[in-house]
Amino acid sequence: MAYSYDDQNIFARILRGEIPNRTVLETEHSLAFEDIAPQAPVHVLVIPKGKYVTYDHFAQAATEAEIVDFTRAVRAVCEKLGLEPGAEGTGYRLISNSGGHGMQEVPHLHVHILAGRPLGRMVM
Ligand code: IU
Repeated sequence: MAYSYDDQNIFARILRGEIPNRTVLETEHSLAFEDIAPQAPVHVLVIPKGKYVTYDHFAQAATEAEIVDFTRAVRAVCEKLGLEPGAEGTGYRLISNSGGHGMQEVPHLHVHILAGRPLGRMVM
């Protein structure tokens, strides 16, 4: 499907510097910042700087450089925050709500990184 991107969405405004954010990490093509309403002790959002609405849109239209940068940015945030899966007390959950049934609120691709406590089984 063809996507149309809303330049006034809140993450577009954050990327333009119109609204402040608590940046965790920035790369050439991606930005990670703290969620304003955290659902866990660690709740970070990672977004591509490009104008992509959903994961589907991104995977379809982004350059390989953007995809590699974004994928590694998610990992780099987890490394920076000491969350890499392995030892007890570590690990995280990645979520990317997409479209209506995904209950996506902000129409700019974002991956939620949730961590800092046992998150429980997914029951949706
Ligand atoms: P969703 O997957 O589109 O539902 O997630 C949107 C997230 O963006 C949600 O967790 C909000 O708390 C978060 N958020 C934010 O961090 N800063 C904002 O100004 C707004 C929403 I509006």
